[in-house]
Amino acid sequence: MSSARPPAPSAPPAPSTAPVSAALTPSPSSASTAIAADLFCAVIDNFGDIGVCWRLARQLASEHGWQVRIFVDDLHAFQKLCPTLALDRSRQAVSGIVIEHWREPSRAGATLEVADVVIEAFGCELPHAYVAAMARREQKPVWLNLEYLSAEDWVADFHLRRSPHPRHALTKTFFFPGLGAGTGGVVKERHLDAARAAFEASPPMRDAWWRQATGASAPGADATVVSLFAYENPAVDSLLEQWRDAAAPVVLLVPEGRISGALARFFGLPSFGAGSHAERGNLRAHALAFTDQPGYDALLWASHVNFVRGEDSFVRAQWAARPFVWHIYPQADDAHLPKLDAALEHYGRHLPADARRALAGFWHAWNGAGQPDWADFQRHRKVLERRATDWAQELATLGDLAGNLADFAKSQLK
Ligand code: TRH
Repeated sequence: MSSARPPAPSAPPAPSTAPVSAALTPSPSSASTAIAADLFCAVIDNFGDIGVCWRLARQLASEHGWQVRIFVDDLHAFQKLCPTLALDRSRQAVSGIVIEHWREPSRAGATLEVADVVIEAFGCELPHAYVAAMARREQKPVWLNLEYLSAEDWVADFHLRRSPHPRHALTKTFFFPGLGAGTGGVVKERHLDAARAAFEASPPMRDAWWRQATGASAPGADATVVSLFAYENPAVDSLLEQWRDAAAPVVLLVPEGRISGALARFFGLPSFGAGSHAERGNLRAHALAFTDQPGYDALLWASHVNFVRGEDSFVRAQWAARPFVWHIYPQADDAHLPKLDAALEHYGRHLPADARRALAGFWHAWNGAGQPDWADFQRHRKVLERRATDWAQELATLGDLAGNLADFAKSQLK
């Protein structure tokens, strides 16, 4: 699959690879003050683990002036989000961040200096040699376990809880992202709202995006534009039929991925890879190339309704301030369902009862319970749009995850 970067305005500068030595050498003014952070990320599957870590790393570097290193075990997944990454280098720098290919977990860190702040993403378990080096460090590092996002109430009780190491004189602090007060919040870059506003206010920018992403011009005002990023989903066939038979045109934008096979079957095509287009009834679909992360934001802004999944795209859809549908990451024993309802509890709050029912019904259907009802969802579009805007403002009152994490770490380093 190829990567293309649609024009996302005021996005951070395009990543550039540079010799590691340059990235590790602090500038004279920051040399004595910059906080060094090591972030460890094991990719379980898909793109969410590295997606969250890469955003956090860039934000800690660009907005807080930290010197950041990421240890990641899967450069292929990483390269999808960061096309300039070289797959064959064990150490490189991108956008001033040092990236280490974490090949042998037990040995990583043996030759490295331990940073001031160590972030263990999603319980990935740090290399023993690195933990031992942390324990030997004169000033003990601030050790944070960054957890997965959940909107459940218990998260606020566990956020910033400490856990002493059983053998070493080290303490790990659990840092929980969340959607409610008392949690670490979610990642949001300082430039994000301005970038979205610039995209929304500029017809030439939007036209350029449409041409680059789909090869076509932007659809007319009567069309509903939907982006579709999802896992394999049995409900998609019914939804495609509803869009085909809809009263007004639906333009579907589908990043190439796990749902693409269902699109191919629906349109009777051998595949639905990037660059494909197809039409049935009132439904027109474009398959898009997987982009870097700023490019994905532009896709969300170009759409009226966004289907998102996992963790990071779920968060970006909230900042895009448009109605969205969440395909939550499925877990054993349906452990994900209470998390889905907890998110609905936050997001659906303040909606009139019938709109809340339509939203919850659609989200549940998209996650395996019942059939999605597009007409019902569309009927409440206006009120869902207002709620999406209000919710983005409400969520922003929690502060952003990188800022909250940086403040906490600094308070511990004093
Ligand atoms: O890829 P995901 O399903 O990720 C995950 C992982 O499965 C992970 O193991 C699991 O724990 C977590 O979900 C909950 O969905 P997510 O989190 O939305 O990550 C996708 C990333 O890909 C996100 O950073 C947005 C980015 N992206 C692009 O950069 N360009 C694109 O074209 C698209 C479609 C996505």
